[in-house]
Amino acid sequence: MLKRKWRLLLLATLPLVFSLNACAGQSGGSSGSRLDTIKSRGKVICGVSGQLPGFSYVKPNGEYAGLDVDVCRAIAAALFDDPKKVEFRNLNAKERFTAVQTGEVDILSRNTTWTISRDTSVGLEFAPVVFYDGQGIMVKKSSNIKKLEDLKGKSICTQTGTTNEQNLSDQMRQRGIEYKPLVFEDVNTTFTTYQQGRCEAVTSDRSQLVSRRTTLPKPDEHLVFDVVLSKEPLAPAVANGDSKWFDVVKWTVFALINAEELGVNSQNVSQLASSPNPEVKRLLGTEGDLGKGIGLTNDFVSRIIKHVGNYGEVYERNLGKNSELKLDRGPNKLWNKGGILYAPPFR
Ligand SMILES: N[C@@H](CCC(=O)N[C@@H](CS)C(=O)NCC(=O)O)C(=O)O
Repeated sequence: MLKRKWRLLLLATLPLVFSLNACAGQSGGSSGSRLDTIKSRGKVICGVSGQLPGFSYVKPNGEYAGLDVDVCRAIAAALFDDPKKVEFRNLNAKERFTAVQTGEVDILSRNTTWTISRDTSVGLEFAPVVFYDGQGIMVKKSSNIKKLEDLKGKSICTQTGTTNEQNLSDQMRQRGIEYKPLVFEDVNTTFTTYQQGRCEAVTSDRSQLVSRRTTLPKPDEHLVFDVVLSKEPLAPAVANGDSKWFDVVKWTVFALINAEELGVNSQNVSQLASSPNPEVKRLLGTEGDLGKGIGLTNDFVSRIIKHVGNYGEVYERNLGKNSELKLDRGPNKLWNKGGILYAPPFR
């Protein structure tokens, strides 16, 4: 039994222990959230790849563009009514998680697959999936390689610190196919090595293969053959333990999806502010206090849609029919249009 004196001392120090923990982990209680830091800094620091057309890359005019870029622009629109209030930092696959853990970036929006270890031991918190992908393999058409078995004894290029490296090894071991992995840290080296024929195949998320194919000298000479090695749900992520900031990221993504479902887009958003539909009113903040509830303005969704568009617009502009990649929406269609995109209600 503890003596009364010690029990009292223990009780007195408990709040101190908890408040210290809260600071270390940016608990996101009433104070100490990264959201407040971002608001006073006046911009969002967003970790991206910067090397991947359609997701995040730098256009010839020096501007960043892509789906992952637009997620950060949507957050900046929600916070500052200005999608340009973002500083982008390029991160390779290996350094991306440290950048979130150390707080160098506020958010990682970089074709990153949501997995249990990243969500737990790596210390990330994943926002909703923005692109459902799967791993594929690209080869030269002239190689006549059309299935995994054809890769027996061949060398395959891949990237350090990715799910792709591990999935390839699992799948080949399961099928008893021997191959030579060539693993690189820099994505440009991976694809140059492949292009120079020093590996017969390159593996990555299928969307990335299609994206990087556009950067090869003769894209038509390459084929992403018909195999899907894994599930690669790509989602933005923030550091664990700050629910206030996490909520803003999470509901920004849900806002993009719900706006598409309700037919709210960049062209009609100002008109729809006077819509009689109660769901649209709540979404756009002309009724209720949903924005204030997460530390934003009530019209935060109007701001997002006005500047960035809804999910469908973002998709078509960067990856779909209005882009160079022309990726079919596939599973990235809304749940009521044959896909699996589903956002909880604004209520
Ligand atoms: N989604 C996978 C792969 C992501 C990834 O980073 N892939 C490599 C291999 S191509 C890469 O560097 N991609 C280009 C880039 O993002 O710069 C993951 O989260 O591990």
